[in-house]
Amino acid sequence: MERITVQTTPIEGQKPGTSGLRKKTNVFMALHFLENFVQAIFTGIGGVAGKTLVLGGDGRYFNDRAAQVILRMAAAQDCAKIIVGRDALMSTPAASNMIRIRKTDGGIIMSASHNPGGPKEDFGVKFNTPNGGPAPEEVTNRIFEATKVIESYDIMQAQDVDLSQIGETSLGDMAIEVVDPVADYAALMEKLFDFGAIAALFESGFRIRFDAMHAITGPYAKSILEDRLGAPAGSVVNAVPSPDFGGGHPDPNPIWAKDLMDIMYGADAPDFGAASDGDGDRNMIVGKSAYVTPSDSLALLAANAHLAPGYSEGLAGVARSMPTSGAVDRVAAKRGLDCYETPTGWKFFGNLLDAGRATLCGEESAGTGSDHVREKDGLWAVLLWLNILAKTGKSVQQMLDDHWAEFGRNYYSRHDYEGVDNAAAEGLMDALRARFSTLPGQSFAGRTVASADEFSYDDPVDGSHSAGQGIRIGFEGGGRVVFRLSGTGTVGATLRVYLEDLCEDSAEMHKDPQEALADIIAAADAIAGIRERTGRDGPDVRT
Ligand code: VG1
Ligand code: CO
Repeated sequence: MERITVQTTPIEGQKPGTSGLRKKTNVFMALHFLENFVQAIFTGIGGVAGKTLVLGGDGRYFNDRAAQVILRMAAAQDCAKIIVGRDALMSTPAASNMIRIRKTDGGIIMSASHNPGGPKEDFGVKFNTPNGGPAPEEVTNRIFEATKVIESYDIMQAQDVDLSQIGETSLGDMAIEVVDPVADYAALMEKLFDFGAIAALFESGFRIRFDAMHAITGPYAKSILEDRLGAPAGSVVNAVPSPDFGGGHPDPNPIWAKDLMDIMYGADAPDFGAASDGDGDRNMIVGKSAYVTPSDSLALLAANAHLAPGYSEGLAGVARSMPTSGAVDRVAAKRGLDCYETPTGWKFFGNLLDAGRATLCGEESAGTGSDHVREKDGLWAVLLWLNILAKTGKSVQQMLDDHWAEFGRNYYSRHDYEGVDNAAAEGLMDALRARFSTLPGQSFAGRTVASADEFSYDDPVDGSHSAGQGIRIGFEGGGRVVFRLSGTGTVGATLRVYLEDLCEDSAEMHKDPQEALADIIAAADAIAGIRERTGRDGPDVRT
C-alpha cells in the first residue's frame, strides 16, 4: 500500500452558500473530480489528520465507488478513524445522529437528496459539522475557495475495503468501523415516541403504506414500522435502495409519489400514507383522501408534539424557512411560543437548535425535524404523526379539520419552473428588485400589493448575515407570493414561486388550493411576467 500525491487542476465547485455539491454523476466520475472536491472539503475543514469522521450515502449509483475513494484519501491524510455504514449506506438523519452520539469531527454524506440517481442523473457530496448539521456558510465558503486553487491531492493506492460486514477493519494506519446504519437511529426513535401506543394502533387494524421510493429509508422503515411496531409485512413498499431509485424521482410530493397518492385517494385506501426522499430527510404525509401540505404538517406537529414522550415538556420555540407558510406562526402566537423565520436550507436552523431556542423546524419543501438531530428527518415526522394519531384516535382528515377550525387555514402551493434559461431567470428577479418601491399600492388580478422586498437574515445567535434570500410580495388582507431561484438544481435555473393566502372563514376551508389561490397565482404572473420571461405556459411541477 502506497501513499501518492496526484497533480490536478481546479474544478467548478459548489455555488457559494450551498451545503454540498450536486452534479451530474458523470461529472463526479470524471478524472480527479470527486477527489478534487473531497480534497477541498478536507482542506476547508483544516485537514483530517487525527480526526474521526462518519461516512455514508443514500445508495445511489457511484455511492459504493465514491466511498472507497474517500476512505483512501482519508487514510493517506492521516485521518484517525472513519465510522461507515454497512455497504456505505446511511440516511442523512441517521448520519447526523451518528456524528452526534459518537462525538466525531463531522461526516461526509454521499447523496444528491431528492434528485434522481443513475449514470445519467445526479450525484452529490456534502459535509456535516460536529454538531451533526449541514456545514454553515463560513465552512462551505472555505471549501469553495479550496476548489478554486487545488493543485494536488494525496491518496492511498490500495484495494477496496470490504464494507459488507459489521466490525472493525483498517486501511493503512486508519481505523475503519463498519456499523449497522439503522440500529442507533431506531434506538433514538424509540426514546422519542410512544412505541407502545403506535404498536397498539397497528394492532387495532390501522393500516399504513410507507413508500420508500427505492431509496435509503427502506431499511429504516422496515425495521422500525414492521419489525418493531408490528405494521403488517408489506406496509413498507419500494423498500430496497436501488442505484437509480427504480428509475424514479425520489422526491416525496404528490407529483413524484403519484402511485401512493392514487392509492390514498382510491377506494380501499389505508388509514395513513407516507413517503421519503433519496437520503431520507424529507417526508410526505397523506391520509385517506387527505394530502397534508408540509407547511400544515409543521403547524399541526407543533400544536400536538407534546403528545409524544420526547416533547412532553413542550417546545422551546419553532422555526420555519421564509417561503414556508405562516400556519406555524399562528400556532406559535396562540401558544405563546417564539417563532423564527430563516432563509431556505436546513443549515440555518442549526444555531437555533444548538442554542435551545427552537425545538421544531420545518420547510415547505417537505422537510420537518427537531432538536433530536441537526437535519430534517423524514421517518421522524412519520412517527410523530403516528404517535399523535394513536393518542388522539383521530383520522388525518379530522386532525386537519380541527386544526383549521382552531387556527385558520393557510392555503399554499409552490409552482416550479425547471431548466429555465439562467439569464431569463436572473432577469425576472432583477426586474422585480428594481420595482420594490413602486409596487406597493398597485393592484394585480384584483389584489393590491402591500409590501415588496428581498428577504435577508441576521442570525440571532451568531449575528451572521445572509442576503438575497428570496423576493417577497405581500398583499393587502393577507396573502403572499415569494420568488426564489433554486440552489440545488443541476440544469439551468429553477424558478420557485411560493403562493399563499389565509382563510379564516370555516365555510371556505375545503377548497382545492389551486382554486383558492387562483387570484394570487394570476397576480404573481402579472407582477413578474413569468410566462413572458420564461416562455412557459405554466409550471413544470405544482406542489
Ligand atoms: C431545496 C428546497 C429547500 C431544501 C433543499 C435541500 O432547495 O427548496 O427547502 O432545504 O432543497 O433539501 P432549493 O434551493 O432547490 O429550493 V434536500 O432534501 O435536497 O437535502
Ligand atoms: Co433530502
